Amino acid sequence: MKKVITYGTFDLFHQGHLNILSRARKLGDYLIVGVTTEHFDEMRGKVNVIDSTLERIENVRKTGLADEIIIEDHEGQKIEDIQKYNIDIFTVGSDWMGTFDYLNNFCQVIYLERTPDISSTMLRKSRFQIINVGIVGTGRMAPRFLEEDKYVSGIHIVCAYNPERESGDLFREKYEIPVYHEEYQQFLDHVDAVYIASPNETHYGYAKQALQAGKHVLSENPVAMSKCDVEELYDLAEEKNLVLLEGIKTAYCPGFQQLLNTAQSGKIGEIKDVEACFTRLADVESRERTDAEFGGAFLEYAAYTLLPIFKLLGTQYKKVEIYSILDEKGMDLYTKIQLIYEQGMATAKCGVGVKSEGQLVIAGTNGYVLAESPWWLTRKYMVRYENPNVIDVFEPKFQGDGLRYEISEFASKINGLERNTYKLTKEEIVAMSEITEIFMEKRKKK
Ligand code: C2G
Repeated sequence: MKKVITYGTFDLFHQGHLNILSRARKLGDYLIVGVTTEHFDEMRGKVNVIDSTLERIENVRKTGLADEIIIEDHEGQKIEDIQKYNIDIFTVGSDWMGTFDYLNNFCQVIYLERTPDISSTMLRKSRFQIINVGIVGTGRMAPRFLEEDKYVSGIHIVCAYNPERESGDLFREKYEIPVYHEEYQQFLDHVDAVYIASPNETHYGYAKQALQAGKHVLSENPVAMSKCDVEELYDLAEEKNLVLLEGIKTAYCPGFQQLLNTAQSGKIGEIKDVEACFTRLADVESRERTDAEFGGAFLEYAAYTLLPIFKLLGTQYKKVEIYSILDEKGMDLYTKIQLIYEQGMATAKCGVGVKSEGQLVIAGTNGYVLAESPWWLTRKYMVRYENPNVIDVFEPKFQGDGLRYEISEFASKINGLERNTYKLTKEEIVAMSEITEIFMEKRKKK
């Protein structure tokens, strides 16, 4: 008996999938189909699969072509399966030509011709309207957004906005995207959604005007400097049924979600202390080091370090204290935030002019989670115990620079696929804004 195996996501099951399964079936006497899990797809960079694993399995089953269906959930599984199931032929569509040649050491590899003019990506696009996005600000973040946006289908960047003509023109020449300089409203007329990556103090104004004009908003953090402004924006978004998403990349990164789950799984006992540190030395000429009002370590990185603290200990702390090391202009080179809870404590440290070990330590009554820099783009973390010889290592895969997960969340929310906001809640954002308010008050007094 000749055994054949093939794999796929089979999202929005279509003719191309049916054709390949039927051709694969004809290559032998017994066909095994490996269907990827959502988690595995996310890990290999397919961030916007629509059908659930069960729906995708059911669609393969309904073809009646598979003698057996298995789940593919990790890298390297193909070799395991080929050996385990005694496979004679591995087959996949010609879009993968060459990629699986290494399997020739284990069985025969056949690339079957791909069906032209149909793909899950095309169907995803036709199913949902393309979201036309405008980028506000043409500084450092905008090119990163352009780069990462390619990995999320359904999003199209149509224009950018920058009141400073010179910087806008440079951007237009380099990226060939129209850039508006004058009327923000005119720019808004061309888009369904905005990505705000302008200087910190301008986020609130741009976000508010966009929401008022009926546009969805993804804003770099912080979206506003005070609790009252943050609440106002969230209320406005809710009232108009629009998506408002705060761009704290870490929150949307699958590895970080996994780390939180591990920390809360009971493995380390009860969580008592969270220490998070994020420092990046900024150029002395940069906005972060020169803008005494809206630059500095806190406004740059505090949200990232507060995120795991709020996620693990909640937002109901009893006491907060903020200490900063300032430069001659009164801008914080380094800031330490200490939070006291009923049942625990936490420290958040951030720096633009002081360098420290950028790690996240979650201490519990049985052990601790340690994630080293860059823990905010979670690729690896471990769980350690009293016994130094026992170490559990976790290495979730992480693609690109993390922005694609955030963009994908934004697109899914706009399309109504993801209504849940657990990855970053309004309550957490509001709690961050309360601390920002305290910090800004102190800054003003100085
Ligand atoms: N396919 C095809 N013609 C199309 C579209 C897809 O022949 N028009 C084939 C693909 O080449 C693949 C299968 O259908 O063999 C499933 O495609 P996807 O669902 O896109 O899955 P894919 O990402 O190709 O997964 O471990 C997973 C495998 O590596 C392949």
